[in-house]
Amino acid sequence: MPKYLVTGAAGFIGRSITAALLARGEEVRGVDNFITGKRANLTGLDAIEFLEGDLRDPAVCAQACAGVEIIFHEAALASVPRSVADPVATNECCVNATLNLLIAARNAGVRRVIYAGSSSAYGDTPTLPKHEAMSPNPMSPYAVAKLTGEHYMRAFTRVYGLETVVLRYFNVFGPYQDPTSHYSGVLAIFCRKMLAGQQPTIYGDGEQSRDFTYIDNVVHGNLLAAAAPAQNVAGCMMNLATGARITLNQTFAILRDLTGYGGEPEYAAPRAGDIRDSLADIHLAGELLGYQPQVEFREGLRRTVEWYRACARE
Ligand code: UD2
Repeated sequence: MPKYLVTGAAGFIGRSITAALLARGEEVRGVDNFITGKRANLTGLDAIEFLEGDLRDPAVCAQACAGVEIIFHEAALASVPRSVADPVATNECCVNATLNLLIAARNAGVRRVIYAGSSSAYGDTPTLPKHEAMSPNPMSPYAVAKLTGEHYMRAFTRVYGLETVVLRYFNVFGPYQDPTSHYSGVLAIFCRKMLAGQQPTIYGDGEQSRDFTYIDNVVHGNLLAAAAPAQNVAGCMMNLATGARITLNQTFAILRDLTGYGGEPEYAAPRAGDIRDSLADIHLAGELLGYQPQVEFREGLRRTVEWYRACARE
């Protein structure tokens, strides 16, 4: 029986956590409904027990949770603009699915659930960096949905004693992030376009900033969260990021060097629900998990561009 369940195992972050667990020789079950996950992302993960199913269905949650000890809950419908276009779908896939999973986890005697939170919970509060004691201020339906999942995690620790750990991710990027949807993360879109010689679009003036976090840092934080003593982390929420920020205009300039793209970006109207600046205080994850970023932004971006370049050649 696998010890670990990864939800969203065919998605970008779930796939990466699954691969790291397998590399450690762990037994893993993965579940995905392929709404945004890709079958191709399961290539190389043949050793997992894979369940195709949707967590909106309680029966799928029960099957997924049976016998496991630790869950990495990465399944979600990501993207702020997707949630602006269809808030009900975001709510169903982020909130209803999360509640179903928690109920199934409690019923199955799962010990710990580690939840993919989102920096969008902080909203556009002017204070930087964002630290965990700040009041949330969600600006989009996506932010509300991810934040609601956090509240359910904490409530399940308080009421049922399930060990839950919330990791608030800040703009994760890296290999296996889908670059093909206009709901994709900005760096995935820019890498694909610029490598193909196509002009990327910057929404707004490009001076918005993000604490872009390379995927290896997020995987590292999750593995630490799985191993941390319950008295340190159960019922806790902490940022998982690099603690540095960069503007989109600066990022575009670095990508021009890395990809060889010779043009300028196109500028378009800002997106509804967008946040201006985002930067994490990462001290709490340092204290509670011993977390330190492993790969800094430029090196992560270099690896990411090389990965998309290799994909484009295939
Ligand atoms: C939010 C969360 C992030 C994660 C993500 C999931 C914040 C600060 N971050 O990311 O943690 O949960 O949602 O989807 O809330 N942009 C362009 N051109 C493009 C695409 C995007 O200029 O082709 C801009 C976009 O308007 C935004 C920035 O790039 O200002 C980042 O957009 P994103 O969709 O990559 O991520 P974001 O910040 O909404």
